[in-house]
Amino acid sequence: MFMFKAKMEEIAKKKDTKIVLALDFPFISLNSQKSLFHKAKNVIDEVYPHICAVKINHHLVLPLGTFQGVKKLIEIIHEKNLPVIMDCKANDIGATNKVIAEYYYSAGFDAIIANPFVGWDEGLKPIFDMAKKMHRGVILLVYMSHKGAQEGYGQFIYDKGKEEKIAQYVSFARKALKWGADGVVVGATVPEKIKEIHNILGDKIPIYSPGIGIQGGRGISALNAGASYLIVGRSITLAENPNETVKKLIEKLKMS
Ligand code: BMP
Repeated sequence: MFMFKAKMEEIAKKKDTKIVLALDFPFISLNSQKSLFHKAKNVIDEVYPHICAVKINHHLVLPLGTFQGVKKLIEIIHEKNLPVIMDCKANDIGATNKVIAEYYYSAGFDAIIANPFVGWDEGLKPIFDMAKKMHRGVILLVYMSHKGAQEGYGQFIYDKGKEEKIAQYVSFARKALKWGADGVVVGATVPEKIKEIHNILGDKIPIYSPGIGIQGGRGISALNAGASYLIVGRSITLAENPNETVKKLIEKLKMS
């Protein structure tokens, strides 16, 4: 049976890389979809030996279409034996979340990212049920990489059950364990929070960390704090030579 978490571990170990490529590109005019598809394909062809997964976001789903260009890209990525994550940050009522998950999993995505703010009952439970049925993964946002993350993920809440005041992200990390998530996202810009969240999750749930390079986070700090995977986008996709860039990043991580 396909187990997303185990597959990620196996590929990362075999290829000796923790880099998840965020296949993001800036807006381009809507009659240039063909060139966007080819740009995305070229980056994959260049960097696939050095990455352990690909994350796709609205940058490609909106202009290329889930069941048109993106499905073709997923097939190309799967041929290279790499899992594909849909970064849809699902954040709706359960009935809608179920349909979101069904469509993305049917398009071939191996895992989707969801937002725990909507809660379990009539919230994320239908996504986890669908993931189980279709043998796919669910990754939860626990603390995002941007500054405003502190307003929501960083706020303090009162945990009724435990009668204590805790940070929202601590509550989300505990829920990730309770709900059986396959991964959590914690920004590389907040390594101290990666450490705190890693202390809660132990080795049971891997941390995916975005925000490296352009957003100011450092890959090595994220890994030292307990991240399992580094999500890297524009530093690679916008580089003149994506292959050299990703190779250099991996070398730098190994040397530090
Ligand atoms: P970049 O390396 O270009 O900054 O891209 C990071 C990717 O990870 C983007 O797709 C972004 O939407 C996503 N992301 C993030 O940057 N921070 C988060 O907290 C969660 C994300 O999904």
